[in-house]
Amino acid sequence: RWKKLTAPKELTEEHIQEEFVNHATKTLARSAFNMDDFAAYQASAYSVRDQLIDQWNSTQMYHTTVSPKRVYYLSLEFLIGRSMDNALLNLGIKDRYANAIDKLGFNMEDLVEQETDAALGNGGLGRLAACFMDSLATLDYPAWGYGIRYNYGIFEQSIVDGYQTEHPDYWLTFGNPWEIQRLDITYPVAFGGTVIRSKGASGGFVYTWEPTERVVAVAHDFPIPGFGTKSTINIRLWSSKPSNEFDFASFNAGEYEKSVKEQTDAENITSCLYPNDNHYIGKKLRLKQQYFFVCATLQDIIRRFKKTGEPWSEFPKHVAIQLNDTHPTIGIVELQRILIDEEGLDWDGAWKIVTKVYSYTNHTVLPEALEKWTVPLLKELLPRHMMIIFDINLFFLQSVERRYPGDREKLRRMSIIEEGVPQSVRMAYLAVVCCHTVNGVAELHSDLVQKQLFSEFVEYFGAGRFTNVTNGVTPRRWLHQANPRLSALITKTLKSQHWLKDLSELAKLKQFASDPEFQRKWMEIKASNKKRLAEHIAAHCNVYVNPDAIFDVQCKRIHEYKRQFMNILQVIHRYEELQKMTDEVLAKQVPRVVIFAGKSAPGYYIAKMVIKLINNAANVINYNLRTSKYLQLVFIPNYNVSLAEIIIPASDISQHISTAGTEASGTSNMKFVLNGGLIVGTVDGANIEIGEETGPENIFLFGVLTPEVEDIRHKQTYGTGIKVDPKLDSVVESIRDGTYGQPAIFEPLLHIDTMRKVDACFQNKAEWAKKSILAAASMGKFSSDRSINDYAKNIWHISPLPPPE
Ligand code: 26M
Repeated sequence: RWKKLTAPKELTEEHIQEEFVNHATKTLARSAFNMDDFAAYQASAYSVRDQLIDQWNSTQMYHTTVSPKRVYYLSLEFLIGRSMDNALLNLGIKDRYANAIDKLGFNMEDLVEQETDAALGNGGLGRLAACFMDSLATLDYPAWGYGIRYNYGIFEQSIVDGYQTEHPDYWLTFGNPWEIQRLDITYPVAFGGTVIRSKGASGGFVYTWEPTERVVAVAHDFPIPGFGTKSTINIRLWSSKPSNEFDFASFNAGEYEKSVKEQTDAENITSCLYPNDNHYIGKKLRLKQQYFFVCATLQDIIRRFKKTGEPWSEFPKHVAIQLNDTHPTIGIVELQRILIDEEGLDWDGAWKIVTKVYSYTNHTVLPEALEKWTVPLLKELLPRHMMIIFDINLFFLQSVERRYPGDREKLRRMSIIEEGVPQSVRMAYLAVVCCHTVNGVAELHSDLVQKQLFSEFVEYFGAGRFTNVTNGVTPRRWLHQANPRLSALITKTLKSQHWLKDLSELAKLKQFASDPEFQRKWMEIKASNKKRLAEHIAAHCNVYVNPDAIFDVQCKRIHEYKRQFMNILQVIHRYEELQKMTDEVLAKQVPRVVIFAGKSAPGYYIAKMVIKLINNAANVINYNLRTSKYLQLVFIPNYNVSLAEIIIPASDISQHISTAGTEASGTSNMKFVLNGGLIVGTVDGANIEIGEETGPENIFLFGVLTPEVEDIRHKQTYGTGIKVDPKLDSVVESIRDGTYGQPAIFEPLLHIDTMRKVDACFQNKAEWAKKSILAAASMGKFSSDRSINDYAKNIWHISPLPPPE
């Protein structure tokens, strides 16, 4: 009877309308006279959610019966963006919904825009996690994402008098149809207190942690549908709430205020996402977030494992845990603690299990981004974990000593504990010592990870522990959804949609690269995307940009190493050159619209000054009536996933110009090229591999290679007789505020030369179209499906488990 009642009904337009009205009148308690676009969005969203839940339930039930090895992707960030359009497309029901809704008097495109982004991430790392979930579902892998349900996501940015101002992103005001709150799935999480050592029954020591603070983690499930499959996986995000036992105790003792404070402290743990990107901050609340989330997650994973009834030795046959950077690394120690203190395993037995389960992805080699928690803070919050870290380090250093007897400097360098005042724990070293595999996110980056960051660990553990998995992006969101017309053209040309499941099929487009008719269609779609972006710019920046100009885009977090400053120097130089031209020469210039977007960490002074400089320059450049036909400059506020979906399909070129060796991979570079934009970039991160795929003629690479960077830096700092090119002199002069960090002297000139090359290329329309098509057709490698298959095969050792029809 249950089966019959839960069997999904055929999703006809009529049925969709019934469900829509049902949710409008019952879930939202609205009447026909009281339906605005937002209510209509909500009603549609709740009915799409029902579809998701059906698929989710059958996927999960099937996984439970088979009990395969699962991967658990642990991440402090999931930068999902909007869910409606994505769910409709992945479920393959968008047209039906659009028609059904249309007949009720609403427009689907408008409804989709009502949704607020789920912005639970800073940038690349968080968005990568979201792309990976899409691929895991699409490829039918048994997988879970785990993270934190922040009440406030990344702040909203507005520009006031040219300066960035931040506003809280309270994204849950009107509820969230894309999550299922599970008030029945809760776990206790404890902090602080002391550890008591006593003699156990078998003679060894037993450790009892007596914490002082207790909170509860509540599960919220975000179903993630695969594309063209019934598989729907889950991101489980934890929210903190006060633990009731405690609150009653102090309440009864008459300590009302204390009890209230404990309540709010508990809720605070999951209040805010920290807005730092590629920069470590040693905040106590941040460490609490990290432990809170891994503690709840491990209890959930262990509960699921225990349902199999198998012994602990089988745990690694059911569980692979991937750490998205070192942020969840304390989870390694937590599992060791549970196995020893709660499950009664001995150290070696526990260690064998722990080291078979965990693997770690490194996303940066920048020293300022590496996490180092101080020993006093760890002792205060997690006293038992601190003891275990010291033990892990002791056993590790003892074995290093056996290999290199008497080399005390080596022990000091490789120690998980840094002997500063106070001592601190190098979380990346802890991860390297405890994980079976460590990977970087692009070939060059993985090379630097092995040769710079962890070189002595490569020598000690062997190169087999280290590998590369080049990042990728999901073509479903970043082409099919963001650029529906280009997606349709590709599908029509290839006579199948299968490329969306196997992106390497894009290569078949190469045969049409010189076909004038195909070029015309391709470039006409680009033009319409540029018009759409121009409308957004008119509405949000009050500038009417020339849609026939080259759209030259740099949008990403503002950071010194990403060198937005160098880019703005180039723009100002161009502006000054235009001023010197006669009308005749001016008329021959290639018009350009320069588009910046991106958030700065609120406390990052130099990054904020770069934003101010861009806006000030825009105010001069755009109001010069003689030259604004040839050069315009805008800073679009509040860069986020939804804005990226508008900007990326509209770019002719995009800038990925980090100092060589600093950008681990970059992922927007892949998205731009996939949408027919060309890259202006340095020989860094995934740019290198993108260039290998497109060929050098379809990418504008410039600048020095990684090993030369240190030489140049040295010469600039200590050398004499180095002249600043006079071309640059006047630019620097004209800015006058002198707030920039390391003045890069040589590469700005190469950048200027490269931009001239771009102008020349853009004038030959057919050649440009050809480059655009060939480059996009070369992006097969950069699907996150390829990345996930790499992880599954080489690191997690899991297989797809497609649900039965
Ligand atoms: C750390 C401490 C406290 C608060 C926040 C953080 C933190 C948060 C995010 C640190 C780093 C964070 O993200 C770093 C990041 O996004 N790295 C990028 O990862 C991408 C995916 O692999 C790469 O493509 C980018 O090159 C890399 O910069």
